[in-house]
Amino acid sequence: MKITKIEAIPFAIPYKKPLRFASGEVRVAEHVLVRVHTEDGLVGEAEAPPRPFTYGETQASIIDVVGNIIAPAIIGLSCLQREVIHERMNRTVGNPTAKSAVDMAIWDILGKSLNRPVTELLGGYTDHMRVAHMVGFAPPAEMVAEAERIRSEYGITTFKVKVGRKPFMLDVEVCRALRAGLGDDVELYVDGNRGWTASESARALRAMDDLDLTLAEELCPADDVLGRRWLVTQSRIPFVADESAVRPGEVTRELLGGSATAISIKTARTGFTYSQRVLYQCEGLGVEVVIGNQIDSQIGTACAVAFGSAFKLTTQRAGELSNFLDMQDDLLAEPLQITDGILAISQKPGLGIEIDPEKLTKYRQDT
Ligand code: MUC
Ligand code: MG
Repeated sequence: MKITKIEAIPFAIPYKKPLRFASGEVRVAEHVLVRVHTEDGLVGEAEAPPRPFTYGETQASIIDVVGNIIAPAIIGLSCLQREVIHERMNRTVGNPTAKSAVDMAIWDILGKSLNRPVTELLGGYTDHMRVAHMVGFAPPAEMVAEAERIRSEYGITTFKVKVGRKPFMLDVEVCRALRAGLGDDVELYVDGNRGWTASESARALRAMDDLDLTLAEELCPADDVLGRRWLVTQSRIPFVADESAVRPGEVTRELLGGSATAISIKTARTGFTYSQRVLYQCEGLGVEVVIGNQIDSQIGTACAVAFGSAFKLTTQRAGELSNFLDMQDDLLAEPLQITDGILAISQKPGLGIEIDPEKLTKYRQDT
């Protein structure tokens, strides 16, 4: 189980259309495939999606930190020494998706070594999740048309609507159009990616009070500490911390400080090891969670659903597991399938994913 080599392979796959939101946009999935090798010939794989607008990482920084900092620090350790591996990775601050990809690739190895799916090792609660789809910025009619298409093609009935534009009435109009167009049977919630001020957020929530939204995520910056607390105290729906609460200490600070009442868990940035810690923290505090999407490809989505379906609390809400549908292609040999709004986990050992070598050759950027 000794780690002998770690590869960080950049790849780029274009999106069919850009995904836009208040803090940025994505046109091409320029991710990094991380491969951990062991002396017994096992290989674990996961992906790191650079999100410079959220965590400051870039494709180049991930390759550099994995190759020049993480690999020398953990090569020679056993995959079973996860606490030591994290202690060594945490000597470097930040770099959440680089560390998480290494963590999940190691869990992939653990699963393969036991011939069991990782999801069973994590918790084994169920074999699938309900899927929520994230709808990016576009004119109102286009956002409604996208949600309608996703519902009719994939049976998805939960939508996270990107908001945070100015003036905020445009987003209110979008949510109103979605409710009118899709009817009362769909679940709608909103994510502002810090685009509004606290008072704009409060006014927007009031203007949408009749739309039966179920969650409000990062409408304003958590660093506007008093404004954010003021907003959260008047929100009638759970207020989700996403990018403001990544590490366990941040989760505690935001929840106990009154700046959030629910937490988004993204395996892309907390791997399996820290996602589990955040989840148990939330469970202990009696706080709801959502499995979020870091605009993952199918590799990252396989990780998110493996984690999300492993626990009771993570399955209470639909998980954001469908953004790979916006990509022109993917790296998996067997594509993930969303049917009737459900994504099933792989029953194969480890993460149960296999990279298609021809696709990797086509999309990798280092050869
Ligand atoms: C989300 O939930 O915010 C967009 C920016 C980011 O960091 O993640 C995505 C989705
Ligand atoms: Mg978010």
